[in-house]
Amino acid sequence: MLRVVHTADWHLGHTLYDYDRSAEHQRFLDWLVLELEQRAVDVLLIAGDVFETANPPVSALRQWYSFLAKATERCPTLEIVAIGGNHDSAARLDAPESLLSERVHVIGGLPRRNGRELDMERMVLPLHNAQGACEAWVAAIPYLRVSDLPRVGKAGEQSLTDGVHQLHQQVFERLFQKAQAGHAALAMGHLYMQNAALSPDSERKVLGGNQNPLCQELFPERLAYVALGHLHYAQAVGRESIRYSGSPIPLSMTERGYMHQIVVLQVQDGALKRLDHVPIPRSVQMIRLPDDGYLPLVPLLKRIAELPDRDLAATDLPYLELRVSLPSAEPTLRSQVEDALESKAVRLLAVRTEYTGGGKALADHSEALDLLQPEQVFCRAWQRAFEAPIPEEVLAGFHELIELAEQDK
Ligand SMILES: [Mn+2]
Repeated sequence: MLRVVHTADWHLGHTLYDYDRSAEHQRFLDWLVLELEQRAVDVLLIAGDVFETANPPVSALRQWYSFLAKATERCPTLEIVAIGGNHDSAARLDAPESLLSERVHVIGGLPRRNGRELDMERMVLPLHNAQGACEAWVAAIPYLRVSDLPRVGKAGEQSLTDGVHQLHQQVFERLFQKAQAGHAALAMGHLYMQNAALSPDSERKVLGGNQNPLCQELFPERLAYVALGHLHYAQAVGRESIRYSGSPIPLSMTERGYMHQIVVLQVQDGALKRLDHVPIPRSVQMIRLPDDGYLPLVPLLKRIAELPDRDLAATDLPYLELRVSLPSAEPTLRSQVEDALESKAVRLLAVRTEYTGGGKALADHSEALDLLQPEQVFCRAWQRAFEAPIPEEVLAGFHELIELAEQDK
């Protein structure tokens, strides 16, 4: 029997507005090591987006390597397989390969031999139980960039998804050769699947801007389990055995209601025997006032007054987002809000305003441009200049540019 834990989308180095999340991440990592130890887990699968950015801060790198060292030390037979996601720099994740323990496999980018044929040995890996016997094989396919894909048919969107299918088929062919009777065949991927629930505030668009979702036919029935990353909401797609584990901490206000979890699997005799969701303790709360919609300033200030007062020794105060509706620009909004919050046990993230009139600017005094997603700014600029909505291919091109820019950071 093989015990497997599936997690993804850690986004180490994440900041929420200007608040550093490293303490929340560290609590998750400490909790995870304990879970791995107490549950006698054999294999940990991390399905991409280890880091928030291609060039993460030193503190995030330290968290990653400390975790790998601590987990392999505390769990002397644990095997770890991690793939790169669209936020990660493939090269940065791959760089320390020769220094890592033999029980840690990191596949940052699509591995090729001499820059040519796929390096199947790096992507199709045996998984062992505590006695050292092979019980499963995993096809660990990192996030695929457009340049990774074989050219299929004519240029355009169809050829992108065809390229993804062709590449997966190739890898699965090798996987099924390796996985003999009694071995379970598992897969990992970092991609966007059809009919899945999105978290648009923190997931960056992939493969030409999410216009190319992949269907569950990508994953043959013979796969006992598919561990996916990219979407931050934990969910099954198509079959119960094709899952996103979701992120371990909320990466935006939109994710405040998610049940963050790890997926714990038991694999036996080549098949998935059991699947459990283990909730991850939330170390910092997130509050949006009002929870739904917007409130005029006076009733909103009244709601703020009802918040608990701060205990001076308190750390990890909840994050707060305020949503106020205003009939016109209110220059004293910020100071009124700050006065109301002075003794309150919260950390203010943002004040979102909705004007009951028309004539919005790209950003106003309470909503700095750098707090908006690049796509929001682009959409607003487009709408200000043109009457027609943005054509899909323009938006897809924009997302490709964003991806390129992020990789070069
Ligand atoms: Mn992600």
